[in-house]
Amino acid sequence: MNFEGVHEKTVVIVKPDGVQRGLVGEVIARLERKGLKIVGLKLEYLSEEKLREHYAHHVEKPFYPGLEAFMRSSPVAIICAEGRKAVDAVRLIAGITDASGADAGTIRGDLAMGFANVVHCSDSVETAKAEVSRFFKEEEIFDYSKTEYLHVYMEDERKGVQI
Ligand code: FUP
Repeated sequence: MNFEGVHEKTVVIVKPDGVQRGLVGEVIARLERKGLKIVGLKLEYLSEEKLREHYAHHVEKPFYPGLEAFMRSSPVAIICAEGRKAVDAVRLIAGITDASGADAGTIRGDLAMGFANVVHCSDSVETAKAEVSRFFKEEEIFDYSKTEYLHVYMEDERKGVQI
């Protein structure tokens, strides 16, 4: 998979609170309006094993059992979004982890109050690569051209020239 230029990929998970509150469309709309391309999209019940891998850095923490139960309480919507510097762009759109203090205008700032914060998003390009492989099979990622890109990016950006 090519992660360079406008093909950088990131994973966004609409967590159980977002699914239950009917915010899947709202999250997708915000990603699309920004100019990101949706290249993967599905619902899934996350397994205990997948969550332990995904939250490996939290497994030993006291809040982990509650986090795991929360993440398994409903299907989640898993989105792979693509674009120039997509990982950082989506982190800005998502806002900080504790939603009560997240900037207005972000998903968490506008739509949540705490750690039930509607979305997960990849936190680095390296993590994003691991998450794309963890959550999507190769055939679930779609490589297609989007005519809108002519108006989203300058020509050099589309060609992958480093700016
Ligand atoms: P983020 O990358 O913003 O999702 O944040 P973290 O990886 O730090 O946290 C992952 C999830 O753990 C959060 F979405 C909510 C949960 N969490 C808690 O429930 N309590 C905490 O003290 C920290 C995180």
